[in-house]
Amino acid sequence: MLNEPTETGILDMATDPALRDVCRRAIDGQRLHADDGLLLMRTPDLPTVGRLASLVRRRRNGRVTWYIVNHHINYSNVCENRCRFCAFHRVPGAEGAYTMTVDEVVAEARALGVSGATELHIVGGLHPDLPLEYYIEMLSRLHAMLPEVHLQAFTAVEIAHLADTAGRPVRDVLTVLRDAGLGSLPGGGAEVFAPRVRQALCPRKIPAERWLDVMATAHDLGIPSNATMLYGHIERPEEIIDHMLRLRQVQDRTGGFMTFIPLAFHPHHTELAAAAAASSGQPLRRTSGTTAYDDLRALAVGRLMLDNVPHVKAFWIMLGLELAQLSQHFGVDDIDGTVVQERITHAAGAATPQSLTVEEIRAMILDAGYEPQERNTVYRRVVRHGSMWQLAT
Ligand code: V47
Repeated sequence: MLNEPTETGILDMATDPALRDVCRRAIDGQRLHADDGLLLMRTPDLPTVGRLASLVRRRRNGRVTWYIVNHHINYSNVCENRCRFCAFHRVPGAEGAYTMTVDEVVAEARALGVSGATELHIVGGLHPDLPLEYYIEMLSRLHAMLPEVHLQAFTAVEIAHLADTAGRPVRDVLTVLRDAGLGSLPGGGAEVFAPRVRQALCPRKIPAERWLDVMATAHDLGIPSNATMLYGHIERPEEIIDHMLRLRQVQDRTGGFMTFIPLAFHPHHTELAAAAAASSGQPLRRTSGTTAYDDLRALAVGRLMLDNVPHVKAFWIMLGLELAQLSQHFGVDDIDGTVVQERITHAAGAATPQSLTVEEIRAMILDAGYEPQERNTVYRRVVRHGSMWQLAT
């Protein structure tokens, strides 16, 4: 068992005196405010930020680090939004554009019978022509074939797009999708909420208010969700904190966000990186991608500011295996899953593998001094007997 620093130990070890008040408030379990968040974002004393986040993580989740046996399906890369940070999307008809039929999605999912996944994570682009019926049929057929597998599907941005193309309110669309088998929404499409950043990175994407409204409506209908934040491009520390506080505000009302997932920007093959190389447009903070300090800080500050969100996830695909492992000492209590076939980050140059085995994930957790625990999507414990699994009672 690791000896973690005591509350007074954290204060004694802090090398940045400006952090002392924030430390005291976090240790006392008080809510942190925007100014505190800015100090945490700016201090070079990242070890203290990590120790504080680790303390909060232990109070909430003990020594457990969760993982999930899951499978990603990206049904289409055709997208009208054309976000400048995204190397995955293609405009309709472009070379490399693809859209799976429902039969193909179902065939890909059929392989799950063998791998024993508890979750299917399904995300695509904003396709101009796919009707709502395509999505309903996809979910109903997957749910009929794999009733015990949780379907986490379609970001808030896709849901808003489906509602707009079908000419129906978001609440109706979410209701029919839920009735077809939708279990929860992934956290994608949040990016950074600040209008300045959205205007520069993804001017066609729905504004923050609509993203948050789709999520709040989902929560109201009993559909929980995750929340992401894409960092490491042109954002400023105050915009990161604003993003977290907007999520916290909605969460105070709905309680529906399960997990906060900071996503590290991968620049390769993106329009944003090309514009930076040509010295046009907004300058990227770093053209080579995020540093370990950026990554660990986003996770730790997320853990500290989002005091009402139960979990913080390090998506190892984007973060890399080494940092994902280390991040358990910076507030992270979830390192996602076995994944299988991730396309979005790999299109943007991720060097991580396409999947991990359960043994590899468990070793990453155990070697860092934590207790691996398999979960389902909504954080119920999963118990395995050979290739069979069930939820713990
Ligand atoms: O919204 C796109 C991001 C997101 C790049 O809910 C990029 O459990 C880095 O949201 N570099 C989609 N990131 C993926 C996503 C997600 C992933 C894992 C788990 C969950 C969850 C959600 O990927 C997009 C965008 O923010 N993204 N391009 C890029 N070049």
